[in-house]
Amino acid sequence: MHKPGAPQSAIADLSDCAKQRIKVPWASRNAAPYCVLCRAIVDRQPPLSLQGITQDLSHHRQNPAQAGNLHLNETFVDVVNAVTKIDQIKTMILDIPTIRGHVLSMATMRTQTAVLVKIKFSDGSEGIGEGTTIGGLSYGPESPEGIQSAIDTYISPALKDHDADNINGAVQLVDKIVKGNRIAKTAVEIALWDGLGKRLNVPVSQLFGGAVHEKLPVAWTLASGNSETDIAEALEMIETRRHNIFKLKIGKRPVRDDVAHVARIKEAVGDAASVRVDINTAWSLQDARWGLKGLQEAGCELVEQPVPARDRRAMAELSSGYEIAVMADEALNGPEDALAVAKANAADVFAVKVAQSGGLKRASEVIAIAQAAGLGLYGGTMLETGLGTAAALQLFATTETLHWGTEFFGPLLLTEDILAEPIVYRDFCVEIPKGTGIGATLDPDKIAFFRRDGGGSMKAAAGQ
Ligand code: MUC
Ligand code: MG
Repeated sequence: MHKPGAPQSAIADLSDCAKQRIKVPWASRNAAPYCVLCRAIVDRQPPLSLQGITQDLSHHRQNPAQAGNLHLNETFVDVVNAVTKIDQIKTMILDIPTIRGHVLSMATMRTQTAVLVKIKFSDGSEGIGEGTTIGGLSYGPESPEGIQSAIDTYISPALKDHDADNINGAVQLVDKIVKGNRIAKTAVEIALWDGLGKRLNVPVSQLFGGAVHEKLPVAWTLASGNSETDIAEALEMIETRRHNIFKLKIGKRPVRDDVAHVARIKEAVGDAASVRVDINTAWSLQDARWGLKGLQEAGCELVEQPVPARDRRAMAELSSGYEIAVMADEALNGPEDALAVAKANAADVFAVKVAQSGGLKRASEVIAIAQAAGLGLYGGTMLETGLGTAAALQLFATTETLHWGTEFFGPLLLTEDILAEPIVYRDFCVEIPKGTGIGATLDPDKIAFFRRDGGGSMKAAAGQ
């Protein structure tokens, strides 16, 4: 096999890789071909363009005697032309403690549970993905255990041997046989994009047309359940230049108390920070009318999903009745919802969550609908680990204008980061991870420590 990084005289080594049924793709359009397994560059001077390679291959098929000169042989040609297939999809559940209780209107989180996916492809490449929800079954219709079961029982068998490079085909196939289950679909779809990016040696942002941002503004959620603690937390975040956008979780207490809590925090941070709130659907329309009036008087800039997701009429009334921006979150489950919400004027802003949308592709469609409707955009999170966060960042890096920034702080809420190289947060921004695929590599020790099943068969998911 080739030595990593070392250009080789290729033919013997390529045959070696070929024997192992490894597809040998091209590094990039203008570079020399390389082996995906060992990353060695195939010796070919001068390097061939993709067009040159294609011409060489077809020439070689007609003139096999010249194979030696081209450093190509029939096995190599066959291997190059082979379709990379989805070989194996594995899942695992991680339970990671949060740094403090995270008090939402419907649940208090002390642990975040993430479902990780690892896909092995027939050429030896791999992809990783994440599908995560919040608070078991209290936030939405999918639980971590349900996500895992949907993947293991239905999605994984359906995708076995599917063309790995045809992600649209894979998504369409899964949509035919699995209704709903958007978070489960997301976990698998992210792993497919990650694998494709790695095989092509490009970041996933490039597969979505190219990044236009290197970093994005990132909010922090104040949800300790105590105003004093929240104020101290906010002031520290501003002081250390980590966050100057705060989302306050309210909706659990009487509206009047919640408004007083928000007003205290806004008064403490003043103009140094933007203050917004998330009700997570807890208010009735009547509550929301009082709430929005009080919140905008207190200097709060945005209110997220004040009323139940299906109540578009109430959302429309609130959006048109107050100056404060009204953002849809739970109401947005994929492009169909996005269109219906936009049509009903039931939001000023979309919180676009990759997991709630059904994957990166579907999230990009939700973004397109918001853009076409002239709505504001915000990058939303399901409080994913670094893995899901990295995937979301790849997509949002390609989005021209995020009027309200993002909340991709999930890894910071966890006691441990599961990535070998954690995502960087500084100067009130989150940086788009560099590298190929989604730009994330798991830390095997952390995975072994936090996995629910206590280790064993899934060690492979950490790249071991
Ligand atoms: C939500 O509803 O927006 C996002 C940030 C946070 O603290 O909770 C989540 C869920
Ligand atoms: Mg929300």
